[in-house]
Amino acid sequence: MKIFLNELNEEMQNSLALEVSRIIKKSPLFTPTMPIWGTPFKTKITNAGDWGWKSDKSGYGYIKKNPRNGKEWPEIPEIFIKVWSKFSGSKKLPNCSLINVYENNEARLGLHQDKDENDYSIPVVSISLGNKAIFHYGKEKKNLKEIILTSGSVIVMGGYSRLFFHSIPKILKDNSNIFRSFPISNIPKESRVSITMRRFISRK
Ligand SMILES: O=C(O)CCC(=O)C(=O)O
Repeated sequence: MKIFLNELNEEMQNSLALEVSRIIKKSPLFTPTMPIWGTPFKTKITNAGDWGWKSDKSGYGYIKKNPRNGKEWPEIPEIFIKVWSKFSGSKKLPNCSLINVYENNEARLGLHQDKDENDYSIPVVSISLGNKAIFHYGKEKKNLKEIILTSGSVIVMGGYSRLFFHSIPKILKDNSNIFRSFPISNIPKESRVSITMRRFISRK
């Protein structure tokens, strides 16, 4: 696992935040639910790219259209691809960019592996924006490591770490400026947002 803390400067973070806001405008956020039981997640999501990740009663997976508006996902913004190209070490490009919005410090994401993509030779790159988050990660469910992800941090899960377990157990109240000082109306000011880029290979 490669972790680059505070890597992206404020100008870059603002540009990324603006693109996230545009994506949400075109493709509204929705609350995923757990497979089978239908328990709602504590995050809201949307996507950009040819494919979008979802979770609902029928399971986890990738779909072509936003279930809220029935439209295809917007394109992945060029600036996201720029970050991918700088950090991923992969010549292949992502075809999904999942946007997770943690609207307040009650939001969190349970321990999981990213394994719906079918080709684990291609890394996952995740960007953090907004309030800080505690991040747990490791090869096994026990003995997880802990770090605090700050706004502008980038994580790469590739090679030996591609299938690492990871979670966001807590969002901290640190009042990051990114969503506070910016004229973005569709992302709550105390949010943390992650942009997670992956390449999904369809088996159909
Ligand atoms: O919010 C994060 O930093 C992690 C996101 C994540 O683990 C995921 O979308 O699979």
